[in-house]
Amino acid sequence: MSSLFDPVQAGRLALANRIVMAPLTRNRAPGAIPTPLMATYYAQRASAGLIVTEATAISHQGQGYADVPGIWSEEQVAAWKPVTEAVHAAGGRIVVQLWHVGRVSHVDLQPGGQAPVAPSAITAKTKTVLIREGVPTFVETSTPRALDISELPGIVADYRRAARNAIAAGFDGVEIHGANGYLLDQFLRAGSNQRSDAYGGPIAHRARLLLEVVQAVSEEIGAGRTGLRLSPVTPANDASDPEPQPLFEHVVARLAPLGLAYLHVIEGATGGARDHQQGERPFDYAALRAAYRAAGGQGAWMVNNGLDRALAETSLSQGADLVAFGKAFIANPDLVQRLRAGGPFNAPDRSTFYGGDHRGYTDYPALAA
Ligand code: 8OZ
Repeated sequence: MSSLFDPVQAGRLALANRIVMAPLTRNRAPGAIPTPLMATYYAQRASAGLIVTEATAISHQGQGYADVPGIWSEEQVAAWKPVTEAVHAAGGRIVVQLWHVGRVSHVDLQPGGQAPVAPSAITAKTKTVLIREGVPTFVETSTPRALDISELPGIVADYRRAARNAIAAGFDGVEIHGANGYLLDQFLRAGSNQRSDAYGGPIAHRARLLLEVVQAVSEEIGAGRTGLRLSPVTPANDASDPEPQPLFEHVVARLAPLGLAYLHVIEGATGGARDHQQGERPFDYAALRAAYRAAGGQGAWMVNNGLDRALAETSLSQGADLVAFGKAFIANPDLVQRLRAGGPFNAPDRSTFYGGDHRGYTDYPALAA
């Protein structure tokens, strides 16, 4: 049986251990431009086998929150370079999480103050964050407009450009954000997708946009440095589907031949109950992995949500290859060393999760040498 601290290969990514820093939104990139402080923050955490950056918008239209970074412009690419260089200098590996929020946005964040876009014109019952007069403020998301089918190739092209930009910025690869009720997940789930064209209705139609995006990104930078995050039952951002098991088994079976570096699965409600249920039966994660393997999928299997060392080891013993930690990495830059030592662990301060300065960001102490 492999240990948390053993090296592992995920596609073309050679990782020093199985401990992954999960993507964590921190809202410290004013104007969607990464900052030098972000380089310090990520470099402090470079002993993770892999860092997945905070969700990063592929286009202005893909933006849904104040002060989250983007990767659509030359200026953003230039600003990410010091981040990837700092992580590499510290011996780490880092992929950028590619994000289009779809309907989880607000007109104030959209180009020209337009409505956000979605599979269908259904408002998400969720909130986003704007900065009003310098103060982070929660607001209801705006009512979206349904994307015309003629616009979808442009969105796929935006993912492709973002992937190309990621490599230009020095990232080791990308993770496509297919989870948590954002655009690709909105297409997957019946609760947000009521289209009657080739991108809505039956499971194979609802999965089409996600698969086109994964295909395009894989063509652009190589499937061996492309990962994908899914969250089969999360209710985050008003995501809902009455039958997640066949939906996600279809998705992973269709992904299998593409040769992705890894699949990243959030088990349960994101940041909440691991046994959260949508539909009539508890979700069977072992069956999901079996469906991927049966279809020939060889990517690393990454699991996430509320793990501690014991649960992470159980996950590895049950067939996971990688385990992702979120809040623990916020508070413990040297989480790998602390897991090895059995603690102690700093406690995260929620009041500094979203927005602010270095406090609660780069000032959590490492263990004494
Ligand atoms: C917390 C706050 C804002 C965004 C996700 C990108 O849930 C997020 C996110 C999390 O995937």
